[in-house]
Amino acid sequence: MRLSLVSQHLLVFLSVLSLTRAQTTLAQTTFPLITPSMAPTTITPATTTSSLTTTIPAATTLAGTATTTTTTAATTTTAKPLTALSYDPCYNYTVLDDLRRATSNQLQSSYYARYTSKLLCDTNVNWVGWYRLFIRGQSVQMPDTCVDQLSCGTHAPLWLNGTHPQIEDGVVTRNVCGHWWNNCCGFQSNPIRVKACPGNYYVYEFVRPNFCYGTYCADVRNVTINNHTVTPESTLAAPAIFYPFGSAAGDTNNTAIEDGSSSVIQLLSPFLFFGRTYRQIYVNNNGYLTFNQPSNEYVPYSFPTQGSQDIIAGLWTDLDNRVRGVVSYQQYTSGNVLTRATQDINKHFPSPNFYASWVFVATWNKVAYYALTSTETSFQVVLISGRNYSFILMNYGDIAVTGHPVEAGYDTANSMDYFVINGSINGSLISNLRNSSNVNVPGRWAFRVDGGSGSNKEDIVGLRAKLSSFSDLTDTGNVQVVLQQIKQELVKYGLPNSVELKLRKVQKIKP
Ligand SMILES: [Ca+2]
Repeated sequence: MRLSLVSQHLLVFLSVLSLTRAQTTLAQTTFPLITPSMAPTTITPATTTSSLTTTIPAATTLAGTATTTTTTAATTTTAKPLTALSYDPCYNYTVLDDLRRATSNQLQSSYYARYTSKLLCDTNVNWVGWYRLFIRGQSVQMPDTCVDQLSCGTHAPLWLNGTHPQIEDGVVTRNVCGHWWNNCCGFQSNPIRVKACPGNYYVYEFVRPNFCYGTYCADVRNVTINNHTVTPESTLAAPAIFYPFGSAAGDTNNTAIEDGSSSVIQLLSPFLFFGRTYRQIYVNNNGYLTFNQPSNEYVPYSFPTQGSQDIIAGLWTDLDNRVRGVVSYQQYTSGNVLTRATQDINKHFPSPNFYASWVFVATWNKVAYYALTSTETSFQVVLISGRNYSFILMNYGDIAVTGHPVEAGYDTANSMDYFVINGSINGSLISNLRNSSNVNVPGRWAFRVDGGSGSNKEDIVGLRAKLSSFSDLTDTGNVQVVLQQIKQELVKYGLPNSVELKLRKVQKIKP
């Protein structure tokens, strides 16, 4: 390239060598130990009798039609006046189809204290109007008998303390109980209005409960719900950068468990990771690999963690393979996959001349995010080794945006070495991974990770430089002069004097 440059703006891509540590130290994510922050209310024993208070004829006619209100003798209701019902909620409702609300969604007791961020709390919902409950598209109703504590994705599940109405009952008001302290009505929440509708379903006018953590339940105790939808393997081709995976590759599938992991996987060849040799590995459903023990953490640590373990995070976030997608793995010691790995590594890392003797492929194929059941996210982590060399490839396909915390890269014990893929900690931008790369192959990131000389100590940075004299950057001498000047500037900003720079490419962005 020949560049004659006078006061031109350039984007210079540099490799900063020997820059192994970021200067910042981020605290490891910690989990608050929270017990229910509920102000105890009057504890009212649960009853199974109806607490029907007000009867309003079904407003099946349009606004303006005269209707009458009949009030029973025991009225204590705060129900809204009928005139507020200018429409029929049987046909004007919001669909609430949230698997987490199912009575079958029972939290493990170990979760309830620790994983409060997974708990639903309906005081956080801005309830407007009427709702109809579904689970996986199947019409269901609120339970009108006591529900187990720690079900429906919360601490104190909310159930209707009274029978469901008949159509002729019109709109009725029902008390709502939250099961806590082993008391079916340990919390008495705000009453709601309910209506039976033609077609054998109910609509509910949900309001904010008066405590956290409580959730309106969807009763699946008497209906059959598919707890696990097996996503058929797509007929669409996987991204070309993906290594073989799935049943065609003979993969072993992880069990579909929320925050689960594989069993221990004995490696057919030891894997050298920054000086430590591992003979086993775990594929964790939440998108990352660990060596010493499985991990159910669904909130990623922020690398560098300064923690005690080595972690390889393809995309560490709260994935949920119960709902959608498959997590699987396979390892190879012969065949075409080794040939492909050999070619890829020699292309991405021109020296040394490398021969792959072992490849491990872990694939998250079209896996949903937790509670975002319609999302699909696909990526791979490929471990490759040969002699004393070790490499990682991260291959990214379609990555759905998410509000969950995310992290992609790797971290090591005490964070002596780590890497965070640029932009991977922003869930709203995470789909960009598909087009990002450090080896000029969209969707692929490649790292040398054995820890030997030249291992992955390059941090690629972009730098906008304004050159004030002519420089022919095909001339090595000129490049060295420019790099030396840039280095002096960087050292002023706190980088160690030992930092080495090399020019990867120059892109002229403004003539
Ligand atoms: Ca999960």
